[in-house]
Amino acid sequence: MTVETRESFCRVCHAACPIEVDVDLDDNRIVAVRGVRDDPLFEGYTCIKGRQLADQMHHPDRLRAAYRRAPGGHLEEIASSSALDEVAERLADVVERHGPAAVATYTGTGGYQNSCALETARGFHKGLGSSSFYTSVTIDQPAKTTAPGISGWWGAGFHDFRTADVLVAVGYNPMVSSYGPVGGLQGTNPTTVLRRARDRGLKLVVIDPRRTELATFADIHLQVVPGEDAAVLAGFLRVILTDDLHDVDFCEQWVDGLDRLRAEVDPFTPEVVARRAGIDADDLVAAARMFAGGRRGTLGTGTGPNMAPDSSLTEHLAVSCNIVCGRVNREGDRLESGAFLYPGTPRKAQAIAPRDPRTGARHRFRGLRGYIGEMLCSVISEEILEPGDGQIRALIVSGGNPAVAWPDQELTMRALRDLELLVVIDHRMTATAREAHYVIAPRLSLERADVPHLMDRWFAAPYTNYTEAVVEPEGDVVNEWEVFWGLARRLGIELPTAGGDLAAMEQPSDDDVIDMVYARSRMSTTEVRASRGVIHEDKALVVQPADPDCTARFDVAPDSMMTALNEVVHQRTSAERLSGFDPERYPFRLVSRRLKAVINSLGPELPNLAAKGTTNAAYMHPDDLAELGLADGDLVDITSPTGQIRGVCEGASDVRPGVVSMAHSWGDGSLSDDKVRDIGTPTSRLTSTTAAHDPITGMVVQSAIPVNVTAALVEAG
Ligand SMILES: Nc1nc2c(c(=O)[nH]1)N[C@H]1C(S)=C(S)[C@@H](COP(=O)(O)OP(=O)(O)OC[C@H]3O[C@@H](n4cnc5c(=O)[nH]c(N)nc54)[C@H](O)[C@@H]3O)O[C@H]1N2
Ligand SMILES: Nc1nc2c(c(=O)[nH]1)N[C@H]1C(S)=C(S)[C@@H](COP(=O)(O)OP(=O)(O)OC[C@H]3O[C@@H](n4cnc5c(=O)[nH]c(N)nc54)[C@H](O)[C@@H]3O)O[C@H]1N2
Ligand code: SF4
Ligand SMILES: [Mo]
Repeated sequence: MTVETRESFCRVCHAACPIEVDVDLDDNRIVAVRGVRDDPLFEGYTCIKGRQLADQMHHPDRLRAAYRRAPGGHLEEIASSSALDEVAERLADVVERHGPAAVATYTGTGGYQNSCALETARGFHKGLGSSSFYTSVTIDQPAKTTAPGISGWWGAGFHDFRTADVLVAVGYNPMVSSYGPVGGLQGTNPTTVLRRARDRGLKLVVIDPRRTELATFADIHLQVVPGEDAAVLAGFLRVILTDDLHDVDFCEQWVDGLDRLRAEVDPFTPEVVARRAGIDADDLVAAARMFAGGRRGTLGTGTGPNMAPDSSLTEHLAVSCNIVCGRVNREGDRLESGAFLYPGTPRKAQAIAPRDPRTGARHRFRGLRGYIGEMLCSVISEEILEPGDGQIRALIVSGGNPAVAWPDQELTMRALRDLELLVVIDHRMTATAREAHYVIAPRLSLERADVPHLMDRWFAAPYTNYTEAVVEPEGDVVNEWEVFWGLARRLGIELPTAGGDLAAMEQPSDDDVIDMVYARSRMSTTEVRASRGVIHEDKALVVQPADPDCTARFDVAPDSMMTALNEVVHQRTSAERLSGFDPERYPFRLVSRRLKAVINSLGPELPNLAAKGTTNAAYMHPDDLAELGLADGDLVDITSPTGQIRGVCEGASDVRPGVVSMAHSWGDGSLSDDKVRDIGTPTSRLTSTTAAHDPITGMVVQSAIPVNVTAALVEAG
């Protein structure tokens, strides 16, 4: 065996941990994967998922060829080039009959992890003239995209984590997810980074219905009733503004709406908020004072509050906490990440005026529109099912699993089955792939070149990395860009990228495509390639002075948000709207969470990850289980106002009583949970695309879902 060690970085999740890969050159196999101990940022960190890359690449069930639905209904193997020929022909026919908008794509988490997938899908849409471009962002934290348009933004961004002396984390858990909002603890080596920050005196407030791994480090943990974040943050603002703890000079120079905001948050006294959120009023006041008392540091949200009701309002109030306390980078500050792969637009110490983010095409439902170039997954199933102008007839799924991830599973399954053409690019025969007319097998991460495009703007230092393919592809597998490039060429359309028309290139390599997609990067792609795991302190972004004639100001009290806040005042709980004003029938709140050993639907197919659990347990407080007469491992029926799933309950004293904490995107498309102990169940079946959607983002309530829990009447199977 000839083993060579090659450097790369993991792309199972966004965090891009650098890895060393031992490759057996004799039979092109990976024999070991480990962290890079001397990497200056990650210091050897990897997680259990990344360490399974060898199993993922060489898994016996991995798809290594394309498939087509045969007349008998089964999937039969076909050459990937023939699959693309046939798909192109069918797409041309759909365009001919229904127009280009009838062709949609959906880039999911698997596509997002590939540095050229999203941009080549986007270019494909531009070339085709189809607005039907969808990604998982619109069912993740869409309010993060729209909030800057609502309140205005700051040219140099909010404070970052590295220099923070206080952090308020609202519903995220980087110890498990490696995720933190900008300014929060992000990605890299989270436990070590947090310990060091605590050693230098960081104060930490965590607002989460679960005593998460992050909350165990907190000075104050507000273990809130889910879905009450808008009230909690209004309560924060009330404390800050009534005690005059805000940054008066900053607000005078840059902020409109302060008096109105002060008046609108007035009803959210500590007592009112404490009663709604089930917390101690003194703790709330102490937490707000702790935040405002810091010099640097942000309050930020994760998926929890972004999936709960009132998500745009919650995000606006979170952003407003930072704005009124002036938690923005000032002239001369050095920014944490280098953002090397994006244009080097000067970061100026000035406000950017609010601008309605909803500039995209109009949906045919609920008055919703696309924003920042994409359309909303909360509406896509209806756009597929509803006949008429604008109906989607063909869908290409790039590394996603709609059957278990999109809201309202029953509606999703009907929509997927109604399509004239469903193409899925995935290395696994997922619940979605099983519905497809064509399945195309992708090259997996270690078989392709990539740059760390997601972390590039989040790394805790001006750090960058690059990897080439470290092994030869196994089988007839293609990179995502090859699908979009191949289809564009067959259809005779352009595929515009930052560097020009990709479809005009004859046989581009991964690196050619990286050069095209990142043609406007601040650091040339040639230099990025030469910078593996390097921190470029000398190339940090430094905040520039404001334009002398800048008149832009934030608006912390826009009408839309103040109206939404006023509605919150008049509700007893956020769940009332969702449960048809009958909280007694749905006494529990089901909240979303991430699990260490999987990423969404990916993971349980690998033996070492399946060993951590083959179902997405419904974690509940032991007292709740006892009261319902349930024991660990019992089957439960979980019923929301619009759907039902069967789950396996598990006692967990870190979960607030009255809460069910459960991961999403498990199970299959069968709409039954006969195999729940072996494959789990999709919580998306409990959600509804119409019940209390967010008016701006269309976001569906995927957390803080009102549910009832009862012992399952009969053992499944
Ligand atoms: N109820 C509820 N619903 C939710 C959520 C929730 O918390 N609750 N969370 C939402 C969120 S945040 C998200 S991001 C979405 C997730 O939605 P999706 O992204 O649609 O779901 P995933 O399971 O992540 O699908 C990723 C797919 O990519 C495949 N894949 C992995 N690597 C590669 C690769 O290299 N190439 C290709 N082509 N494919 C690859 C995997 O096999 C997997 O099937 O779900 C959302 N839905
Ligand atoms: N290991 C692992 N890592 C992942 C993923 C994974 O599946 N597994 N998924 C990836 C994806 S797609 C994403 S988007 C990110 C998400 O990253 P995070 O946002 O950090 O996701 P979670 O770890 O689920 O943390 C959400 C927290 O919100 C809390 N919460 C739920 N509802 C509410 C509420 O109403 N109010 C408040 N205040 N809190 C609430 C939950 O208890 C939970 O602790 O993680 C990514 N990383
Ligand atoms: S945190 Fe993400 S990128 Fe890092 S090893 Fe784990 S899965 Fe891979
Ligand atoms: Mo996500």
